[in-house]
Amino acid sequence: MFDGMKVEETTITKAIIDEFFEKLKSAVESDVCIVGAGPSGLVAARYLAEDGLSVSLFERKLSIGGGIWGGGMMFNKVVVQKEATQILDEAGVSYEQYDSNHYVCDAIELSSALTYRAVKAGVKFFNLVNVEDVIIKERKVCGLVVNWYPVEMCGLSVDPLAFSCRAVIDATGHDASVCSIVAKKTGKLTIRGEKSMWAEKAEEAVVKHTSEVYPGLFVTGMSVAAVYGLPRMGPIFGGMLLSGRKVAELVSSNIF
Ligand code: 48H
Repeated sequence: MFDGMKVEETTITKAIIDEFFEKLKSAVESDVCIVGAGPSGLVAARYLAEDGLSVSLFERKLSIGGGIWGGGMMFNKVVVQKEATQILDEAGVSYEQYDSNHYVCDAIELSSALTYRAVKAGVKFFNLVNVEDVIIKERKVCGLVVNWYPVEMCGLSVDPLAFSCRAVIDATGHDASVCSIVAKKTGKLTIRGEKSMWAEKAEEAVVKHTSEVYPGLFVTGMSVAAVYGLPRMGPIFGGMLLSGRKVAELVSSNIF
């Protein structure tokens, strides 16, 4: 006979607090901190965690996935080129071949699968957290300064907290938020600004220029276009996935 569910409000509360704080504390010192949970950040996070590194990912929005959800102009389908289908395969994402070079997958499936793979690889996610500054010591980026995004949205005067790491990845998309902070505060990095659309050129260039832009600071995804003054590519995501994989390889070889 069903005799009711044994749950208790204060136990639920304590369970959330205990488990969250354990995760938060373990992220205070990570191997890699990634800023931005769009396609490039999610791919980088997964591969780095699978390499055995401790990875913390900070996303200011409530949802994980960045620009994936909206596909192109809110048509929630995503186009990738042949070269990136291996990453879809590794994430377990199904896709249709549209012609000899273009493949299409579902934006919802892509966003969910990349997130799931990263979580399962051991990436620690912190959504609703905004990265507002970096730690720089002896001309090397060695951590992040963070606060709740609602604090920034409400314009509250609340001091942030700091997280240290061996490498930071800027995966913040068009904003290149972290690189912009480092450019402004050090004067040693130039943000050239993203240029108008030319998909083919942009896709190749964004992968090619994925790199370490300042000691300890790596850039991936759309932020690469912003930093290096590359054209935009519009709603094709293969370059983002390939850039995420490339930055993971660069950071991994830099750390080991
Ligand atoms: C915490 C932050 C902060 C911050 C930003 O835009 P994204 O999806 O990033 P990418 O580069 O992986 O993918 C770009 C792609 O979505 C896209 O826009 C393309 C291909 N455009 C082509 C075109 O021509 O327009 O995700 C970046 C994420 C977002 O979720 C932001 O909320 C987050 O980064 N973010 N998180 N602290 N300071 N700044």
